[in-house]
Amino acid sequence: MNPACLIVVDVQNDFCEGGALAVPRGDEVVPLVNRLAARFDNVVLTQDWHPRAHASFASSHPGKRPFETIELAYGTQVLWPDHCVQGTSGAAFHPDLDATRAQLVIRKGYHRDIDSYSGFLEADRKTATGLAGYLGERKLKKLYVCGLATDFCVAWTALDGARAGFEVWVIEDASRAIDLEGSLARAWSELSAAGVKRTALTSL
Ligand code: VGL
Ligand code: ZN
Repeated sequence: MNPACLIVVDVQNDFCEGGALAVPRGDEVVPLVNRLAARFDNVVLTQDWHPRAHASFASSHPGKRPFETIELAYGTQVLWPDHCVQGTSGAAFHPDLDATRAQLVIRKGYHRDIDSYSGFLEADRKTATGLAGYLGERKLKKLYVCGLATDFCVAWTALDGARAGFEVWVIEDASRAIDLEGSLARAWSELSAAGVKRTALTSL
């Protein structure tokens, strides 16, 4: 039994080609993620799952446009186009994602006033999703994180995993970035400072 868990972050239509917040070449991760999922005994998916008029949507803040920032109760928030609205096709997983081996789907960002890039802790840094408890009960100590987007939800999930005491790798070639004003380089330096390792599908 492989004591590691693959965490597949937000491989959803809105982050893929034609989606509301399309990550450049986001679709390319799908066949790689499918190959990875076949090799792990434990697979968890995260799913960005916002209510309408979510606080992270620029449309919720008169006069604001996507990719500007705003100060919310918990700090600075990047404003996004409306995306991954609960129950819409944009929020669904990419149709070619093979989710058959996933045992758990963690939905995040479902509180109207709190965003959640991380699969562990929401942006207020207090509200837990329950993922750390699940992994702890399953005695899974090694996490391999991939998906969309490298510099937001993948990075935050990996960082919180490392902070919670897991040994964490980011699978670089099975992830794609938004890269907003240097966010990708910043994410990699924070990841390496936190002890998160960088790997590729080909070297696993
Ligand atoms: C994400 C921005 C907003 C992500 C989610 O999955 O990386 N990015 N919501
Ligand atoms: Zn989101």
